[in-house]
Amino acid sequence: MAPAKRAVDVLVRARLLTGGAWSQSRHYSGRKLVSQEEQLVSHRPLYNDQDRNMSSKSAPVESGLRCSLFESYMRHQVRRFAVSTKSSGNASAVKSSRFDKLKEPDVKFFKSAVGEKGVIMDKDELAVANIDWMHKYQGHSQILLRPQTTRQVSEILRYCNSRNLAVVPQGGNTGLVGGGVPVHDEVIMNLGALNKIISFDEVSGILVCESGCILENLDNYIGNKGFTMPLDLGAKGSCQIGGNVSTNAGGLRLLRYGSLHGNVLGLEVVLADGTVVDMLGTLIKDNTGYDMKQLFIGGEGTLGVVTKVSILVPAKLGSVNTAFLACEDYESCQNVLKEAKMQLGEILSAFEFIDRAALDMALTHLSGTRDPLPQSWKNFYLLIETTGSDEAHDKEKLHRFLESTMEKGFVADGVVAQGSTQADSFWQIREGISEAIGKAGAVYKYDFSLPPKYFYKIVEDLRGRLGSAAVVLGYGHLGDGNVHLNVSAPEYDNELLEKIEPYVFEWVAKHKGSVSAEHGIGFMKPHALHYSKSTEAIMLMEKFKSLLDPKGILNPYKVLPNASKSTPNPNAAAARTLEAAEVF
Ligand code: FAD
Ligand code: 2HG
Ligand code: ZN
Repeated sequence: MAPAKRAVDVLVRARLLTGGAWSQSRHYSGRKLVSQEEQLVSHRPLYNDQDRNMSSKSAPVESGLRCSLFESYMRHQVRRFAVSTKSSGNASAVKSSRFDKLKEPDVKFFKSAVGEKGVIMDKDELAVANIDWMHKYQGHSQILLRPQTTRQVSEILRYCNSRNLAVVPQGGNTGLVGGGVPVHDEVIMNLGALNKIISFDEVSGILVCESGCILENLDNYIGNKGFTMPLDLGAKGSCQIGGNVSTNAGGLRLLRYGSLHGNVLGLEVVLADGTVVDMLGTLIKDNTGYDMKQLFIGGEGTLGVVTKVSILVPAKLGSVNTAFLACEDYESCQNVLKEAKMQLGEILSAFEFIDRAALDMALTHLSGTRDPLPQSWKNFYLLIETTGSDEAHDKEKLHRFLESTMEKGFVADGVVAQGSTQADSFWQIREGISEAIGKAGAVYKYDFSLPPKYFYKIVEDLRGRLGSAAVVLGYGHLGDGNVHLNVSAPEYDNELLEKIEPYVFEWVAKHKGSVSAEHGIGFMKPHALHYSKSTEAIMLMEKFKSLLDPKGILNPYKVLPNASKSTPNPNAAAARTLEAAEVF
């Protein structure tokens, strides 16, 4: 690349949207007006198309079994239901003989504990709860429980523990690693009815709520008071804060607000034997011994059920600017990130990466989307957001940043959103990529942390390896070094899977990355845990597990491999199964 040559004459078109139509565009440096363009239509992904109304006093009763997920399920069911578990990359664990089967007296007990309404045995509702968002992992539980209080959660767990009934905690069922659905016939415990906001302190910014509150509802609630949730993700309309905590979800603004390990101040958790552990602190600083709640943040429902959450939320600042930029090559994207950190500093709130294949996928499968930079066909795109409190200052900073990155030749073209409608249309593309890929057919999803210089190399290497057998896409949270490597194919195919795994895990281990940046391990990756964790660390994890859940009833077959076998073959589904089943 020759930055100096392209420098000053490269255009960034800042398009001004007025009265619902593109009215003018200007050369970013202010020298040139360009022609009209048609309006961008706003559209939100399916899982967000739901009733977002919320009383400012209390959160509405919302369920993890949300209507849109159900509709989505029904729509995809015929096409994808009969996917072979092996070829979909779905480990098939043998059911452990330690667990008992559900019997009539159990149902009676559950009805006495949570009432008739809290016990769901309806086939259609069970079908939705038994299958994950991608329709890739499917169990066959006979029963779904919807406790409404911590006490009910405790009673259910105490009973299940005594009866050796396995339980899978479930939030909004938007997880991407098969962690929130049963593997066999585990009792599903959905937390959606624990949906009350307990308190919000407008001075400290500390929100305390029940774990079944939907993330977007919480954001709306505190948004009315001038605050925002410290995490944001495409599934916000369905995922629950308890699910977010249990997966240690990252999302689109982790770069700015940090991880839930820092923002969550306290938790109430129910252990497998029904013990309620109150760790619901509301203090920013508290060094009284071990910080036990950290074990449950990212515990993926294997150590306890989260029933209440105390979380520190930042102020919602009024000046938000969003830019969609095109780069010639990946090296330029890295340079833009470096410059963004230096020049935008404290106002940088998101730095997202989309490659051409991912952009095309969104444009093809999401209705209402259009290319924000139709004149500039490039292989690499960045979505950058700034959030601050001084509009003039922020705009000026962004303007200077864009001019300098263009002059240096790092940015080839770009557009700055003029208003929230246009900004939403950029975010619609980024947030909708997962949904778009799901519509294209079968998908193998990977979620890696890698040093910035290797972030895209894995995409290129896998693309080279697979050739025309599949479409390999790379997108994700470049600001956090978190790449979402997705492989899209017409259908699930074991031969293809064997070309992908263990290759990608070995690649990540070799480059000192992590096999899960934010989605977790779930049912998809216990066999790959050792690529990122030492044998000793895995053994320590198993000790915590047996301490907190000696009978192993909580979310069995998930997260933990058998640490004593340090060289599992990721594709040997049967062998893996036996290991997983005998963990405890
Ligand atoms: P579920 O899927 O129901 O469960 C996830 C795990 O948590 C399971 O292991 C389950 O057993 C456990 N669990 C749930 N609730 C509890 C509880 N109360 N107590 C104990 N265990 C519990 N993830 C990211 O990190 N960043 C993203 O940007 C992101 N974007 C996404 C975009 C889309 C379109 C989709 C579909 C998913 C995305 N995800 C993302 C993944 C997913 O949304 C998150 O993992 C989310 O935190 C899961 O929340 P949930 O309520 O749906 O949990
Ligand atoms: C995102 O960042 C999510 O969009 C989903 O984490 C990523 O589907 C994926 O691979
Ligand atoms: Zn992500």
